[in-house]
Amino acid sequence: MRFLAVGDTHLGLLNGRTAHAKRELADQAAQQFRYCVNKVMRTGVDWFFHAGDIFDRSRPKAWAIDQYYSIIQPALDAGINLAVIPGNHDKGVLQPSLFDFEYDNYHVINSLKYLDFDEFRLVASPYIYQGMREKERKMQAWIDNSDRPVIVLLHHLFSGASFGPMDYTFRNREDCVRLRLPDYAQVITGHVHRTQTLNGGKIVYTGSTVRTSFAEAIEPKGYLLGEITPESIMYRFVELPSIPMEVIETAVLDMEELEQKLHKLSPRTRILLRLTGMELASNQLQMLFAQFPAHRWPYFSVSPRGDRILEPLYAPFWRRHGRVQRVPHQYTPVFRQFASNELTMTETKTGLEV
Ligand SMILES: [Mn+2]
Repeated sequence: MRFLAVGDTHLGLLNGRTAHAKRELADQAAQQFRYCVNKVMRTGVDWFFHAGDIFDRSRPKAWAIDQYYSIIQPALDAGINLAVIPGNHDKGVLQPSLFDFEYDNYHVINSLKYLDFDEFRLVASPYIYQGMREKERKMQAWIDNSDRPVIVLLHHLFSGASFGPMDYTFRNREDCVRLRLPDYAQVITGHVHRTQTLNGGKIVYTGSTVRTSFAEAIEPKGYLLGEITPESIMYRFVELPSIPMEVIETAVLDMEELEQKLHKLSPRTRILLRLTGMELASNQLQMLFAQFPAHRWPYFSVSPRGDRILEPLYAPFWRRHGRVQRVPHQYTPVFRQFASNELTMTETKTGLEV
């Protein structure tokens, strides 16, 4: 069984200084998702998984819903199986009216459950707001007693997941999911927007398909392509093109130098001027926005706002990684072979029927 997995598509994402810029970004989010779905159809993939945060907000606009339907429908018509879960941006529940699409191959998981298919067991849950420990026990039992490889589709935190230029890492928090994973089980999860593997590859974050915040400026974006056989699981990360992002972090506001830097960038670049160690007076902010007007620099933003004083964030990152705008990403595929006798033998298993 071959699969393609994405997460955090954030359809309907609005950001920018003009109505046109906002819409352009939303269209870009849709374009990234459409690219993945087209890939599903072109590469002969059997299963398409979405690991949550389909939309950027829990009550998506009608046009964002239209985008979603128009993107997935050709894949469903082509007979590809699609499983989706709601993320926290979807408020953990997708409105039923939004998703009662009459396809047998369309699986919207609106509550914790498992579904058995010929080649694998799907254990999936919407974003978990409460009852974590009890839900873990159920998932663990479904993993342990499975007679076939297991995909666990979630939108949640796992201990060790990291993001941002300072590599902020979630560790052993109450809201981190804890599961004992045998080799035949693969967690595919959304929520943390950085693509990464944990637990020797048994847990993988798909990463978001678009950069939704400047904390992701340094991250490549993409999707997972993988395959499950009765004895093995493999997958790799495939990068997507993204709207360029540029962070200019400085402790000195030099208008001339800034002018030079900005004119080297494409106007479509999302730019953050991040001033450290100083308060930015409101007249300085006005001056900056006047100097770099919205019609010319629709994606130019400045921080701090108000009386906050920022510490350097990107300068330490650049010292560690060199003057790159992104974290180095390992593209080597994850491959895991398992003994089929690890799987629970049941009378329904092929070859054991008398
Ligand atoms: Mn998200």
